[in-house]
Amino acid sequence: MKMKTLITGGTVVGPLGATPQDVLVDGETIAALYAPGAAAGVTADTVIDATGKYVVPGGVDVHTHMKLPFGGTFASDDFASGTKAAAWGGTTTIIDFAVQRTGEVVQDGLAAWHALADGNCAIDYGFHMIMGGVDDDALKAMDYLVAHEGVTSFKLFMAYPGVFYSDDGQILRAMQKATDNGALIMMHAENGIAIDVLAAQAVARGQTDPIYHGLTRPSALEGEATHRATVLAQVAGNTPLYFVHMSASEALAQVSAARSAGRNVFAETCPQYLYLTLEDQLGAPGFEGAKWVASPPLRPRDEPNRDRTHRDDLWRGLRTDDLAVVSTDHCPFCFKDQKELGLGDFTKIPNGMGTVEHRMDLVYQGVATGKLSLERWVETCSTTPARMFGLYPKKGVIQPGSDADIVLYDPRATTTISAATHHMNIDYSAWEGFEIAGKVETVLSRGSVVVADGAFHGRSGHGQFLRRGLSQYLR
Ligand code: DUC
Ligand code: ZN
Ligand code: ZN
Repeated sequence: MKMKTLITGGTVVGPLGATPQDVLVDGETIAALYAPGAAAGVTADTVIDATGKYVVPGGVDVHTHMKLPFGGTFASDDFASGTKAAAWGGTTTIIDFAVQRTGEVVQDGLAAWHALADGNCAIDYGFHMIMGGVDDDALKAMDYLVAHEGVTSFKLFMAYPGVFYSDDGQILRAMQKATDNGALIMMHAENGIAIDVLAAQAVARGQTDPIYHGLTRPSALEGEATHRATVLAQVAGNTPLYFVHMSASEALAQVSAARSAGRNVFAETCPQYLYLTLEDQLGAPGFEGAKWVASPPLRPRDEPNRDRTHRDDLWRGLRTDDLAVVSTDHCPFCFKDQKELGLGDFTKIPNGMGTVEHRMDLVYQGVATGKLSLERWVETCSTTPARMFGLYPKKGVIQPGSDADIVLYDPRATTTISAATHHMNIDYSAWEGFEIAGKVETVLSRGSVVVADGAFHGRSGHGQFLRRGLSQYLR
């Protein structure tokens, strides 16, 4: 039997504004919105009082790596623990990266990811495909995935030679294919060939601490790769191109230039690049900095200069839409036994950190501190990611007909992030002690309450696979 839920007294927030409205949920979808007082005659099985709360579309995190094999180990969250943690933090959709490595059949990689996720997710999920070996078969598979599998975005790596790396010829061929079939190319833009030289030189000099991970991946090499990718996409016929985890001013400048030229170029950043720095985190004493080893790395505190840092530029990019999305690149590894694989050699530290639970809170701090509007918070965390990856208006908006993925956010409550209280499967928090103004209070996933009153009410297996359409942002 379909249950009706009425959410009363809250302020519904979307990219176009914040409006006092009541929301009627019928079964799994949103049935109606009412001006204050207009829902007086409406009957519902459950009424949720949202007085004083923002009512926002559930978060859409388009960059997660549950169980990613990396550096001889696997990301420590699986689809059960990772999606549950996401729900706690107000994220109701993830798009994870299925993996094809060199020599593997793309469809086998996709099947393996379905096997990991099927029946285990607490929230809805989709897949991108990592293309670790672009060859004739892989190019054919791109057409198949777009046409038949609901997988419409493909990640290529300009970093990690010998692991996920594609050379410029492979990138160009994959881009030509995407120009034809409308898929979005997602790019990890760092010059991995040059980085490997710098890293080997550092190790040979005995510079093995975690901070050298950052010092051997300078921002100029993210800027260079970003420029090269935009040129390759132009040559391939204005291929839809989306830069993942952008961390550097030089890279953002390339995206701004391409966008000003009217090209289909987009980018995301992640909370770690908005807040954390090479000196404060990666440079922590001893081996502690390993907690924050990820690629691209955290950037130096005062670059490009003290008056205009990478972080300043990234916040500005979020305001101007040169950065369209905030995702997490959630790729957690425990400190014990996993990060510790790189004791004595930073090149062996598994790359990644865990943030899937905190993205909505961390970006909301931009609202709380006046860096971002309330509307832009919702747009970068829910609406645009849904549109960018072909999920709108099923996801990313509170309007009749859309899935009832809804978050009640209390702007007056406060929380402090800690490994002692988080729900991710990680033995430390990259965000330990961060004080958050605001709190995710109640979360609905397709009409079911999954988080309320400080407790988890969802279940593994509730989450459904999302077959996605093409990006809805192409021009
Ligand atoms: N970056 C990371 O930090 N981890 C996994 C893959 C990536 O690109
Ligand atoms: Zn990447
Ligand atoms: Zn990633």
